Amino acid sequence: MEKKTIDLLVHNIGSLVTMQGKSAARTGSEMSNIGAIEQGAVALRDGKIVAVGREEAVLDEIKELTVTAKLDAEGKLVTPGLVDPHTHLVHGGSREHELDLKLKGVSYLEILEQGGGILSTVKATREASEEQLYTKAKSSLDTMLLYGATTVEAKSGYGLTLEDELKQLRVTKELNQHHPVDLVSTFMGAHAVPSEYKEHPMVYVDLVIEDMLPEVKRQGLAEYCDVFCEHGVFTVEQSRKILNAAKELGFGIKIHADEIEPMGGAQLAGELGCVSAEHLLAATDEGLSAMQQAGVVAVCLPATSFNLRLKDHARARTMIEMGVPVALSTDYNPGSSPTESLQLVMTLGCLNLGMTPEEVLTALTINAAHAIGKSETIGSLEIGKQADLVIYNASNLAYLPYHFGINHVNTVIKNGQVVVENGTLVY
Ligand code: IZC
Ligand code: ZN
Repeated sequence: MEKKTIDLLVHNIGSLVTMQGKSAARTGSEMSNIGAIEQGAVALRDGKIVAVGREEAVLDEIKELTVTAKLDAEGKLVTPGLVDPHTHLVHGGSREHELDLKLKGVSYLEILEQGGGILSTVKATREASEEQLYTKAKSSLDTMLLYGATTVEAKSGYGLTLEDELKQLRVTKELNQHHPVDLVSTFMGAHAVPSEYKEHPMVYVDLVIEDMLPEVKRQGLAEYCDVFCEHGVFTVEQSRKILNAAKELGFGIKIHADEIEPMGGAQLAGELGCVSAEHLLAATDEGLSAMQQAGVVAVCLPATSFNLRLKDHARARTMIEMGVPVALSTDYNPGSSPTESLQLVMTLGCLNLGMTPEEVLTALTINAAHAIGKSETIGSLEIGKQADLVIYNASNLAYLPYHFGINHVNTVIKNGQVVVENGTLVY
């Protein structure tokens, strides 16, 4: 018999953004349909949403049921929990020393070419113990949660040996088990060619394919495989080889494509049927068209182009007009994007990519959920989905990107549990 209770009723919501509607990734004008309801309420049971809509209608629907607890949203804005679909969460060390180089005009790829950049984080990650990596990543994940993220994708790629990659992936798994934020794990052994293989990159590519991918699969440590397809990192050919091998083993596939140089990474994403392609600043119209045809989600990372001081940004407006579904993410990593704040990404999505607040929220909820294959359970407030929602100290959506650089989150509910209250962790 059905349980006749409601665990938590969130009521008196001034503006309730549900993202209800189309279940496929949203494109074009659909990205503006955010399913906003004035004076709304959400009823939760066993970590799931059981009623959502106008307060009067919700109260009527649940009138026979006992409400165990109520939370007064005091007229504030409520959205689905934010989804961060691209982070390099687990790593050792930090790279503030690169700021000076950057100010002198040394580029990201030049720093990498000199053995710094990713490779300096590889060194720090290899030297760190599993406990140290866990403590550091947990602290970042807490910050992400405080800023409204309830599901986060996390990539490996700072080990670059089988053992060190497994070490990073085990930390992701442990965190996923013990932290309220849900993590989606991605293996990225092809993040850089390690110094010891500098003269023999193909030997490293084979190592990724023959040793790492099968073992990561055997241990069930990652759902996705990602490759950094970039000038001086992995070529289109090498990326194709690795992603095809991953696909054959049953991994979902992703690609860092056309970030700095137009390499043809977006075309490759379309050709292979990647779930998402990331960055895309230099993607051509042909590349975007290939993505559109294959339904690949474009994950744009405006905090990265901002932090790299790039003059150009991803062409989000063109993507939206062409029918490519757009998602946004922090790209949290110690080099090109050392920030956990999806609210900063909202501002940069508006100001630097020209997206509206509605498009930005679609990109950080339902489309971001699609980018990590989780749209059936998260990304919108609909009956049966996970009860992940955020209450802000704001009365409307545009206020979030407008008033930038601070944290607007008041309360976060994750799987039906209040985990942030008055801007403080309470889990
Ligand atoms: O550590 O620099 N772009 N990978 C590709 C990164 C940035 C992370 C890093
Ligand atoms: Zn990345």
